[in-house]
Amino acid sequence: MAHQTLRPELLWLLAAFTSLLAAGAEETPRGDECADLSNTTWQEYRQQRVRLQVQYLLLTRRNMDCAQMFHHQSLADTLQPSGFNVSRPTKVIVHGYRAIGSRPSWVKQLARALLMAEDVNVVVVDWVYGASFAYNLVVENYKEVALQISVLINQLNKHGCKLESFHFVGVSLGAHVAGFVGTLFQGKIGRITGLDPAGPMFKGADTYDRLDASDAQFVDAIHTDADYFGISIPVGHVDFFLNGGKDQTGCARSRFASILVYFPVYGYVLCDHMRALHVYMSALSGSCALTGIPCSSYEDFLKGRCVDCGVFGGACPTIGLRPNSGIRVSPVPKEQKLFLLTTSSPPFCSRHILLQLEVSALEKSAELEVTLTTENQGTENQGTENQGTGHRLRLHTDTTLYRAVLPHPRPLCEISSIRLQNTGARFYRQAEIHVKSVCVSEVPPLRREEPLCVNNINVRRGAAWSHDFVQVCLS
Ligand SMILES: *[C@@H]1O[C@H](CO)[C@@H](O)[C@H](O)[C@H]1NC(C)=O
Ligand SMILES: CC(=O)N[C@H]1CO[C@H](CO)[C@@H](O)[C@@H]1O
Repeated sequence: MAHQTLRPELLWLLAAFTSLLAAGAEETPRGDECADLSNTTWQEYRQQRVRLQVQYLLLTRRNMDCAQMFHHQSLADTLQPSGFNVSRPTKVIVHGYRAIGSRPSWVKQLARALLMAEDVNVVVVDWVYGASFAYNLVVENYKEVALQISVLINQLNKHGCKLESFHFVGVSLGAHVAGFVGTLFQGKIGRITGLDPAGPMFKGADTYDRLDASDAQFVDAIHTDADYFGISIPVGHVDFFLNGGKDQTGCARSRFASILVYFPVYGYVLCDHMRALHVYMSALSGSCALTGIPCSSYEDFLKGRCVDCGVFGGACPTIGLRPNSGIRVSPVPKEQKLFLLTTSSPPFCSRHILLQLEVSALEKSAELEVTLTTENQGTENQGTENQGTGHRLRLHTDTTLYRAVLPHPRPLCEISSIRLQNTGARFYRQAEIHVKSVCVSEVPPLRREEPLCVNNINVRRGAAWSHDFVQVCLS
C-alpha cells in the first residue's frame, strides 16, 4: 500500500489531545437490555495495545431502537431467536476511523433509516477498539477486521443467506473494510456502498487493497471530501461527486481555520467528510431524488457540457437503495463519475438549472449576475442559500455563447422570474450588454418541458433587468 501524505506523529498528537475531550462524550442513556457499540479511552487503549475485539449488533424492524448483541454462538443452531431472518436481505454497517475512541453516534440513525426503507436485517460491525487512535495502525487493522467479518458472512451463508443478499454500507475507512470483505468473496457480495471512502493511504493503493468495482456485484460511492479525508478517484460502478466532491455547502471553507478555531468540535472538522453519510440517510427517506449526471469532470458539468443520461439509456442514477442505483443498461459501466449539486441541509436535493446565454460580441469583458426566483418564497425554507444571491457569469470578448449549470431549490416550472444585473461596475468593463437570448431549462431535461427564454435585452451597467414568467407546474 502506498503511504501518502499523512504524518503519523501528527495523528498521535491529535489522538492524545482529543482523548482528553473524549470522557463522557457521545454517551446517551440506554436501557440495560439494549446493546451498544463499544467505546474506549486512551488509557484502556494503551493498556491493551491493539486488540480488535470485533463484535456485531443486530437490528430489525422488531427492535429498531434496541440493538442486540449478535454473537457467533447465536449462529450455532438456529438464527430465529435472535430475530435474524435468513429469508430477508442483510445490510451490514461498517464504521471507520475513530480518532478519540468514542462510539460513532450516527450508527443508530443509519440503521433506522435502512429499516424504514426496507424490511431487512441490519448487522452493525463494531470495531471501535481496532479503529481508534493512530490512523496508520488502524489502517493495518482493517484487513484483519474484514477477515473476521468474512467468517460471520460464511456462517450466515451456510444458514441460507445468499451472498448477493448482503449489502455493505461502509463509512470512510469502513468502505475499504467492506471492499476487502468483497475481495475475499471474489465480488459475489450483492452490493457495497462507500460513503466518502477514506483517502489517506488509499488513493495510490492497488485495487486489491481498497474498495473498487470488482468487490461486489454493484458498488456505489458518494464523495464529499475528496481533497482531505476522502478518496478523489472513482472506486465503484458509479461514483457520486457531490458539489464536485470536495467542499460542501454549509461546511467551513478554510480547513486550516476550522482546525484552529473549532478543533475541539470534532464534527466541524469532519463536516465535508460526514456529509456523504447525512446525504445518504436523507436519500433513504425518499423525500426527494438525488440524481447524478455522468460527466468527465466537475468543470465540464458546471459549464453545461453534460446534461443528460444517454449513457444509461436515459435514466439517471440516483443515490439510495434502487438496484444498480436505477441503471438499467447492462453491463453497468465502471468508475462512472456522476455529478450533482446539493443544498446545505436535509433533504439536500437541489435542481440543476441550465442557463444558456447568447450575447452580441463584447468590446470589453463583463460580468453578469443571474438570479432566479420562485414566486412562493414562503414555502421555501429549505436550502434557499442559492436564492437571491445570484450566479456570477464572466463574459469575455472572444465568445458570445455561455452555458452554466446552477443549483436551484425548486423545479423549473416554479421559477417565476429571472433577473440580470450587469455587475461590471469597475473600470474597463462593458457598459451595456446586449443579450440576444437567455434561456433556462432543467438538467436532466424533463419531458414536455420547453426552456424558458427571453430574447433581445439590453442590460445597462448597474441597472438590473428582470422578467417574470407566467407558468404552472403540471402534476
Ligand atoms: C422471515 O421473512 C420472510 C420474508 O419476508 C417472512 O415471510 C417470514 O414470515 C419471516 N419469518 C419470521 C419468523 O419473521
Ligand atoms: C467515554 C465513554 O463513553 N465511556 C463509556 C464506555 O462504556 C462504558 C460502559 O459500556 C461506560 O461506563 C463508559 O462511561
